[in-house]
Amino acid sequence: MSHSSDTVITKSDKTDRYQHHDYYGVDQLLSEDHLLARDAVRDWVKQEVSPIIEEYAEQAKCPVHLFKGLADIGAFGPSLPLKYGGGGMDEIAYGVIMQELERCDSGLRSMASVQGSLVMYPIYKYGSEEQRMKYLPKLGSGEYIGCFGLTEPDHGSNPSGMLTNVVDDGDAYILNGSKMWITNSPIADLAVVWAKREDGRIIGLIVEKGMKGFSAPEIHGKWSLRASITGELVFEDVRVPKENVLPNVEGLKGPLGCLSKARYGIAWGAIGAALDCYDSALRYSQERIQFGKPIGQFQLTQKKLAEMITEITKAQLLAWRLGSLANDGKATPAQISMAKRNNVHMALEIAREARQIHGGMGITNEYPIMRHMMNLETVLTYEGTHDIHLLITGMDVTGFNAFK
Ligand code: TGC
Ligand code: FAD
Repeated sequence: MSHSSDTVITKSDKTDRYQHHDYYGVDQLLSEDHLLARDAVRDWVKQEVSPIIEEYAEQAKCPVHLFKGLADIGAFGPSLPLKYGGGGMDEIAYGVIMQELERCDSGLRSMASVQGSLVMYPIYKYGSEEQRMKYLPKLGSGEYIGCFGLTEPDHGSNPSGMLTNVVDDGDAYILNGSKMWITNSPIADLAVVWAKREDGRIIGLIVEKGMKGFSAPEIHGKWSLRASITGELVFEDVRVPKENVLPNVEGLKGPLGCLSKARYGIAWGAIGAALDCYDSALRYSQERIQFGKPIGQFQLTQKKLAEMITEITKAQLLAWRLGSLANDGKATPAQISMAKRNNVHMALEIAREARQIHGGMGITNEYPIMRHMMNLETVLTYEGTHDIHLLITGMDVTGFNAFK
């Protein structure tokens, strides 16, 4: 069976002219290691991904061959221990790496987010030592691809209502149900799946490709995150050995704990998309002549650019502070929600403004703007929608729960 990851696309000769923007000297808050990690990812992205990303996105193909390169640059679980296939770095290193990936494409960052934060992290955090040693080194090296199944066709924002369930069958569980919108599912070797036990408690299982009754059809027709492959997970009486159950967590806090990790990465990542749009718009405003002068000389263009860099700077500071809190183990889920929501929305607004500055050219694939803008529509929705994160903040500040 073919899927949208099969094609290999050759590199274009277009140069990635991106330059970093750091208006408030936030780089001075980073360590030498953070900057080295960031530069290494930026160089790899410029060499290996920028020359192919437009074409993969246009053809709605996933550049599966990049999993190996992502592993080599340490993009999978940068803040997980080295022993378990991670990068052994801190949370800020994880953040800057996600930012460089999303500077290129949100789908590229998604490949890394899912593998590191939604597959390796739960196996590391909730798994047995045997499970850790069996799966994590292979996931960290890109030999295995993983996916994370929480969302269902009828339960997106409200995962606690999930219908996917397991029934005890001695040394195994019988798994039934389906998951929807699962990044990487059609190409995954394993899936971390959240399902309800007979007593109504949610547990995590590692479901392996090839298990009888398990399939992962691709979802087609996305106008967003086109270079990332998305699918379903379908379970029809799948016999999952009990040794594949994650033993150290029960309840919704299991998957939500993984989401905290991934949302944190998105809070940093989205700034990358914003920076790329700003960078392109700034250069265009200096080069594009109308009425006999560069459009950057018009006050209305300057207003757009000045507001963009102001919002980017605020987001950079928010992410950096969140990273410091995370390094101290003090970043709360609600603080992570605030940063994810603010920074993704900021990036989407900047993509829209940047599109205007590029005029008609802004809708073409000569520039990365429309691709970022379309991608960010997904980023605004996945890992908790814009409004769900607002309600999480609302609950945190008022003490009233709007969900119940
Ligand atoms: P609620 O009763 O509030 O909480 C249940 C238990 O979970 C704990 N908890 C968390 N733990 C860790 N991190 C968090 N962020 C947590 N949020 C809550 C909570 O303390 C409680 O623990 P305990 O011990 O008392 O049991 O749960 P609720 O059912 O009322 O739901 C709350 C709500 C709506 C905020 C939550 O369900 C939610 O966040 N919904 C959004 C769903 C979502 O984000 N789905 C994402 C799917 S994965 C995805 O999109 C991947 S995209 C990947 C990519 O390509 O990058
Ligand atoms: P719904 O929950 O139906 O929401 C629809 C609208 O209603 C939204 O605007 C929402 O904010 C609003 N709404 C819902 N409840 C409330 C409320 N209480 N108050 C106010 N407004 C409300 N999931 C995974 O598990 N794994 C993945 O790898 C994954 N990858 C994804 C990749 C892509 C490309 C996409 C698009 C999604 C992915 N998702 C994944 C799913 C994603 O997390 C969900 O789409 C998201 O959580 C929202 O769920 P939903 O689409 O069912 O929308």
